[in-house]
Amino acid sequence: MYKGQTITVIIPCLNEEEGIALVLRDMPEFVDEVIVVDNNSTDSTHLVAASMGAKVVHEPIPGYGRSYKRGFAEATGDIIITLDGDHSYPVNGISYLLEAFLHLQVDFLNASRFPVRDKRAMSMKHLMGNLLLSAAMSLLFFRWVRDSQSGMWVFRRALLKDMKLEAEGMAFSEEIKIEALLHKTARFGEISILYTSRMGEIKLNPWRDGILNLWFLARKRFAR
Ligand SMILES: Nc1nc2c(ncn2[C@@H]2O[C@H](COP(=O)(O)OP(=O)(O)OP(=O)(O)O)[C@@H](O)[C@H]2O)c(=O)[nH]1
Ligand SMILES: [Mg+2]
Repeated sequence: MYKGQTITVIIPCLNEEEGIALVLRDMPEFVDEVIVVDNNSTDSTHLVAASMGAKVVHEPIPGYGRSYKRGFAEATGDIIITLDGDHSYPVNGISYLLEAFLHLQVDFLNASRFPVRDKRAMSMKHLMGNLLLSAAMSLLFFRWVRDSQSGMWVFRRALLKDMKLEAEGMAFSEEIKIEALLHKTARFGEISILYTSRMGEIKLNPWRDGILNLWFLARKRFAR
């Protein structure tokens, strides 16, 4: 419970046994519920997560977006916070984000990884891809979003009933932000966080996912 609001943290994981241990170790006491959505990991992610107090949900169908939708269906908190299981997003920054969320009186807060302060955290290729995708989303939807690909968001769970979330893969990250931006009454905000290098192996396929995300943006824009 944080200032009268119950808090659910959702973490999608695909073979993140190293990272998830650090994420859960650093989880603040005020978080009411931690849901780890495991997608057929072949390592001990689910055992580590369960032994450290998380609720582990198994989603058989692969995909980052798919896993989030499964996690959302299980969540009970007033406010949902998301992050990766690789310990690249600041678990110790959750209270900073919640304070900003309440102070700014927004309904969806995006945690921007920019400017990148830890140079090892993001390669030049990823940096360029992220900037390109964020620029494309901002132009297509007429709203400035600095980090359309960030995986750390804070939002009111009540928003989910008004969102049309279709992406099953990595494009889910931009889709949920678009749905928040287009929401009739929800207020959208964005603040900067300290992003650091991940534990374990990257699951993103930069060229494939970059092109799919760009294609998804165009389809979502022109389907409207
Ligand atoms: N459940 C589930 N989790 C996934 C899937 N693909 C990726 N993830 C998780 O989603 C998070 C984001 O994937 P990453 O590989 O970290 O992608 P990224 O953050 O864009 O890339 P990095 O900046 O290198 O970390 C991580 O916690 C992954 O374990 C999937 O198909 N299912
Ligand atoms: Mg990551």
